[in-house]
Amino acid sequence: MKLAKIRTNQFSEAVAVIEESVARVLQPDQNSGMTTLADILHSVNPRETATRLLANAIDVPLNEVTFLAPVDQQETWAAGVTYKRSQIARMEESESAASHYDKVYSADRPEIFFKGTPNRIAHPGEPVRVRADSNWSVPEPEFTLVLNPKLEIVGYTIGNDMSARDIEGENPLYLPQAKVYRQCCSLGPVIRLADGPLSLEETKITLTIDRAGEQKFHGTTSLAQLHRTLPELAEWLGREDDFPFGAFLLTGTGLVPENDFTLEHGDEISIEITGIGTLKNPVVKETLRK
Ligand code: DO4
Ligand code: MG
Repeated sequence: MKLAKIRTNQFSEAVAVIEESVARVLQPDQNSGMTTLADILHSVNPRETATRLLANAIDVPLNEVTFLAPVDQQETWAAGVTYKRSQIARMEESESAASHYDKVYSADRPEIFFKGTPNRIAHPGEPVRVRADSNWSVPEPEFTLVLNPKLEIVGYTIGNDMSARDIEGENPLYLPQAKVYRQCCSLGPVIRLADGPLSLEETKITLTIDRAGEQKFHGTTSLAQLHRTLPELAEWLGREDDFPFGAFLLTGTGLVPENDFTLEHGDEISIEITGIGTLKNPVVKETLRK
């Protein structure tokens, strides 16, 4: 089952079950306290809760729906250097920190970093940003865990961990600036509930970057290339920390364009993940805001 936050002519913001060609808009249920997407995700059985709410749903054709990022109050976090491709790319971009990236790939403790508060997350179809002070930036297409306050994996979505490779490569202490800024991440368009087995091999992650109608990058990997397990990453995030609103955890990138590629203003990023859908965002890059 797929859940989403949507906007339509009738509803400025609503929660819906997404089917083949229709969004089934759920009506908030004050009696059971199910008013937000997070309320459903954090309930004991999200599929049962959504199914119960479907009894009063209002159907809207999908072509009349705008998808919003499926975020309520959750923080977004990210794991890094979880694929061999990312380890190699990081070692290439940072001479001084190469050994750190090498070590963290095989260390017991993964790299996990803060990525964004809800206000920094771009909606599907809305722009993600390249920092004005970066000349080497890329999107990172990442399979993303939706975690409830107990840090249980309740769903999956698509995340784009926008990254300034030059800033990160200059000095690893600049990582928060390379990773966290306005519109530094997008999520969506839907959350697929984690209520069935997931085939790692069959879960393909595809990144396409278009510029003025021309394809600049196209690549595919699969979750089978992820060097760690999904529960392991969720467990590390939850160690010695609390997430009263739940969390999103991006699980790292297995696709990095060649070193001579950087995003430009107007590029179109498309990330497709099997079983979830496609997350598309245009890119903005402006002159430095003073
Ligand atoms: O340490 C750099 C960040 C790594 C990352 O974001 C990734 O591998 O996806
Ligand atoms: Mg990343």
